[in-house]
Amino acid sequence: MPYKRITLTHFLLQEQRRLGGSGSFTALMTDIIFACKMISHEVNRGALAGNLGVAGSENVQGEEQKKLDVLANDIFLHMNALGGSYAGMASEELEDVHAVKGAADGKYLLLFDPLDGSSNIDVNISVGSIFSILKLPEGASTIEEAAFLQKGVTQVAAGYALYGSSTMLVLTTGNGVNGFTLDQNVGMFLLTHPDMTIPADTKEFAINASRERFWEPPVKRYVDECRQGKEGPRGKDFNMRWVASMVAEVHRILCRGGVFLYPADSENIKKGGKLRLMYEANPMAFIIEQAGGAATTGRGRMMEVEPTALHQRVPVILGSKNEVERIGAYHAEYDAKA
Ligand code: AHM
Ligand code: MG
Repeated sequence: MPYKRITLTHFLLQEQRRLGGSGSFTALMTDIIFACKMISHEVNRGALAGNLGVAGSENVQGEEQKKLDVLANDIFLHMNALGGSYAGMASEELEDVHAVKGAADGKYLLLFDPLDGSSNIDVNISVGSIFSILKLPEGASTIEEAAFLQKGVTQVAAGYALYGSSTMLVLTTGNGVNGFTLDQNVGMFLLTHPDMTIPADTKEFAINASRERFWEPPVKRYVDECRQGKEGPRGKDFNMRWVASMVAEVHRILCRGGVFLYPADSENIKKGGKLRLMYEANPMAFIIEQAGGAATTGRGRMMEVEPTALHQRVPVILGSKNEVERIGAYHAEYDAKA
């Protein structure tokens, strides 16, 4: 009975009334919702629309762009410029920040990864979009990189769209986490996962184990102990998952708990890690914390990291609170002896 559910638009209006807002928050989200619906449509059509394969270009990070990376980026830029809420945007796929033309009144900044997990596009495995909304700092008159370099704790809202066996939009505005499923027939996101919460304990971990030879000792210790199962110090068996789409991993953790690690290792440390702070780690950290989990670099809370560059990379450890704290303790013990 779709008509008996709360639509995302109605949910946002309720939130707005609760906050006593002027309507700007609903406007902020409306453009993102349109963008995610359009991207969902394009991902869904896949090969039928000629959307698979490489675009023949590289992004600022030197990574090969897929056709859908470029298309999703264009959709995000175009849709979010229309409403006039944003003064500027920054994307994984763009080297520099993007000032929104004619948005003299835009009071917010939007950071996004238009299509995360792009290695999965051509093999029909879940991908997603991630977004983070910041306030334009007081007195900032021009849209420069410095305006975007705010700690994760300052985020106004964050969310992701998951293009999986169904399309979902998961959102936090700092008042818990709610998940909405796209009803393709009526074109609306409907509230299906209210108040998502992450159990503090888990028996599931996710890490790209092919990188084991590069891991730091505390990461190796944690994974070794999980793998020893009932016979080891943890006294229970663990299961392992790796989708290679962060959005899918975070969604699984929100639904049934777990821990996700993309640590800095001896090979990726030259770049600071693999995942990007501003439009991957911070929005996911906000969502995870709001659902009762924890998100760290292994050596400190993710949302307290002081950003120094738009495309900065960081180690990421997030998910069930007790596991994330345990991994943090292993890092602290190791650092104390070093
Ligand atoms: P992308 O933004 O270029 O798609 O890269 C980010 C993705 C994450 O979604 C995922 O967790 C990770 O990269 C997978 O990395 P790996 O290829 O090492 O498995
Ligand atoms: Mg990404």
